[in-house]
Amino acid sequence: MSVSDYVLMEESFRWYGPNDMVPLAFIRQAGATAVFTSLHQIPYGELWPREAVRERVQMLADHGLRWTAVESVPVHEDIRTGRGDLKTLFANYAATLKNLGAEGVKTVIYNFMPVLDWIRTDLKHTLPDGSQCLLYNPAHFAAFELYALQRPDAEADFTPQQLAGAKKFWDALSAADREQFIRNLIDVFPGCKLGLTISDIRAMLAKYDGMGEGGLRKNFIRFLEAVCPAAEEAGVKLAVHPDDPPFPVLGLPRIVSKAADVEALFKAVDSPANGLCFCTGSFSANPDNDLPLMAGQFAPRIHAVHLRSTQRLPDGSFFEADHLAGSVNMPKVVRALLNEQDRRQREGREDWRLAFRPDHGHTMMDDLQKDLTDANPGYTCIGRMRGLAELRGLMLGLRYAEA
Ligand code: DNO
Repeated sequence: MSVSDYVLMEESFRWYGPNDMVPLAFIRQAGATAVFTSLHQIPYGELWPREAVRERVQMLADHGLRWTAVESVPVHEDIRTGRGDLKTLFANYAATLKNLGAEGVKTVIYNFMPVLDWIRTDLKHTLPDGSQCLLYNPAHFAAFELYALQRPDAEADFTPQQLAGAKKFWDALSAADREQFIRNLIDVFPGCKLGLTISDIRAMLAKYDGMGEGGLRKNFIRFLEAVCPAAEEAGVKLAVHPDDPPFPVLGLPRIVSKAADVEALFKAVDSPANGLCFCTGSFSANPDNDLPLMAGQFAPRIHAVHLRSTQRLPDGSFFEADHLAGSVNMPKVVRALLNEQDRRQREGREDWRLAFRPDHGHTMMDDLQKDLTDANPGYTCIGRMRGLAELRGLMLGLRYAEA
C-alpha cells in the first residue's frame, strides 16, 4: 500500500473571499484541496442568491479547490433575541440553504453566540519562540466590561483578583491603546467590520434583558425548527459552532459550550440536518470538556471539523497553543474522527468524507514582517500551513499504524 492510498479527512483552509490577504493559490500550495468560506459581502439576514453561490463555486474550482463548507451563514441577532421580522429571516435562511444545496455546497456552519462572535483580549500575544497567538485573559475582559462598556453588575462575574488585575491593566493603557483594545473586542466579526461602537453593544445587550439561558435556548430551537426541514430537503447539513469562549460572557447565557448543551440541542430537534462543527479549540478552553470523548459521543452528528488547541493557565486565561500541543489530545480526537469517517464510508454514504481545517494559526516567520491591518486575526497563512502540515502528518501516522 502506498502512502497516497491512505484515506485522510479532507484537508481544507478557511478563506475570507477575494479580499483575503491569503490568495487561493497559497491555499492550494499549502496542500489543501478545499476551503471553508462565506459570502461576507452579503449583510446578515439577507438571502444568498443562487447566482452568487455559483460564482463562488466557480472561482474556487478555477483554483482547483472545492467549497466544502460554508463558514458561516450568519444568524441575524433578531433570531437570537426572538424579535423583529422572524418570518422573513427564517425564509431567507431556508432559501439560502436551498440555493447552496442546489449548487452542491452541502455543509453550513453557523453559531448562536449572543452579541459578539468569538472573543479574545490579546490578538498579538508573543510566545517564547517569537511567534504571536490569540489569547483570552479574564482580567483584561473584566477591564473592558467595567471601564469601557460599564455594564452594571459586571463586577459580580469576576473574582477579586481578576478585578484587581483589571484595574491595573486598564490604568497602564494609553488612550490610543484603550481605543485599539476596545476595537479588537467589539469589531472582529469574521470577514467583515460592522463598525460597532460601545453604545451599539449596550443597545444589543439590552435586547437580552431578562432572557436567561432558557429563553435563548427557546429561540435557538425555534430557529432550528424553522430551517431544518429546508436543510433536509436541500441535502444540507447544519453545523453549529461552539461558543468561543465556552462560558457565559457579558452577563449573557451561552448555550453551546459543553457536551450537555449539544446533547440538549440534538434532543430538542431530532433532524439529521441538526449537527455540530466540532471545534476542538473552542471546546478545549472549558476544562470540563473531554474532547476525545465528545468526538466519539457526537460522531454521527459532526458535519464539519476545526482542529486547534488551547493552553489553559491557572488564572483562567487561555492562549492558542500549537495545533498538536496544549490541552487537546489531538491524536485521540483525530483517531475518533477517522473512525467516524470510515464508518460512513462503510455505510456507502455519498457524503462520507469529513472535512477539517486547521483553525487559527500563529503569526510567524515572514507574516510577522507584513502589514496585517487588514488581516483576519488568527488567519495568516504560515501558521495555519504549519498546523495543516502537522495534522496531515498525524493522520498519515495513524493510518500507517493501522495498516
Ligand atoms: C474564529 C472562528 C469563528 C467561527 C464562527 C462560526 O476564528 O472560530 O469566526 O467561524 O463563529 O460561525
